[in-house]
Amino acid sequence: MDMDQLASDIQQGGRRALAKAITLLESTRPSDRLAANDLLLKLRPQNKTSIRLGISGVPGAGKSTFIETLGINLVKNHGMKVAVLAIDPSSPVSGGSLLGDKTRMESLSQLDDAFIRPSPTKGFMGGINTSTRESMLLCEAAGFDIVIIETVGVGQSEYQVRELVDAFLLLAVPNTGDELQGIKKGIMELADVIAVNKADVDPKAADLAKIQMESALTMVTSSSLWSPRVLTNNALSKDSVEMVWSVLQEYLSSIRANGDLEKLREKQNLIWLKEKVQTLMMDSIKSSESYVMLMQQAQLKVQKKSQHVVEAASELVGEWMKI
Ligand SMILES: Nc1nc2c(ncn2[C@@H]2O[C@H](COP(=O)(O)OP(=O)(O)OP(=O)(O)O)[C@@H](O)[C@H]2O)c(=O)[nH]1
Ligand SMILES: [Mg+2]
Repeated sequence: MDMDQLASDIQQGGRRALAKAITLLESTRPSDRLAANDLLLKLRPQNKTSIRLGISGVPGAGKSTFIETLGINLVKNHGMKVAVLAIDPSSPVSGGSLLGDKTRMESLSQLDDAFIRPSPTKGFMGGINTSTRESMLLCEAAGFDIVIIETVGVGQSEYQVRELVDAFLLLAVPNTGDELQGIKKGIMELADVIAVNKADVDPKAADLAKIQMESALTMVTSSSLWSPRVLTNNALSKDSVEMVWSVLQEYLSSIRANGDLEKLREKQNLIWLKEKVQTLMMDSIKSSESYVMLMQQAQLKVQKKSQHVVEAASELVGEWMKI
């Protein structure tokens, strides 16, 4: 595959080229990964700064519905190009998808200025990994003004998505019973904006949830000047979603003005660096013959029970370091 051509197609906004490039990034084949790295180097940074928005919430909270309403509004009324990466945490048990057909965002996906990518990510609880970050960068290179990352709130996913984005919106649902409206306080602290969704179904419960969350948030001390805001929302209503968007805009303006956005981007880049070093190291180690040999020897010893797993692993690493 010609990476110069692919890079140029992406930068001209080709959605098929973008989809192809993301497939390369997600591939586990070493040759594809090398090609993907080559591609990332070839992409010029855009002169505009896109918005990186993470959206999380329990299964069925209304994330995809919210993104569909927001995305259509951003394309049609704000003249924006909208990319959505929907992270689908493949179940370790069934290998199946939790999101299923609901990720499709039917109406949004039909717009020329929208790109929707459901990404099945195996083995990572919550599904965020380096390829998500790099896919986001590809979307930016393709000229998208906003990249929205949808993740189901399981495992460590909220923490991982927080590290990836500028703004983090949590969609809560009233009356889920457990804990504080089904959301752990630690997760609430990650959010810049919280929307209590499905407020149209039971407005009283939504208002109550909003009050409870606001009071819980007053206990949180933050180094940032922005105090997280809580709103009630109906993801099916354009006007309601527009309200949430305007609060997100307020937050983004504040971090642009006080320099926090620049610091965030720097932090995101440094995390990327660390992740990249780790994956490149692992890739290079795994492809080395000495490693394969050392691993086979260690496996044999463990299988024959002649060595404790910890001892075999330490010995392997020790031997590897000598090479
Ligand atoms: N009445 C009402 N229904 C909603 C609202 N938001 C979402 N729904 C409905 O709730 C159901 C689940 O919505 P989704 O958008 O698929 O939820 P999700 O959070 O993306 O779900 P997963 O991706 O499976 O985690 C759908 O039937 C939506 O139509 C809302 O604000 N009000
Ligand atoms: Mg969804």
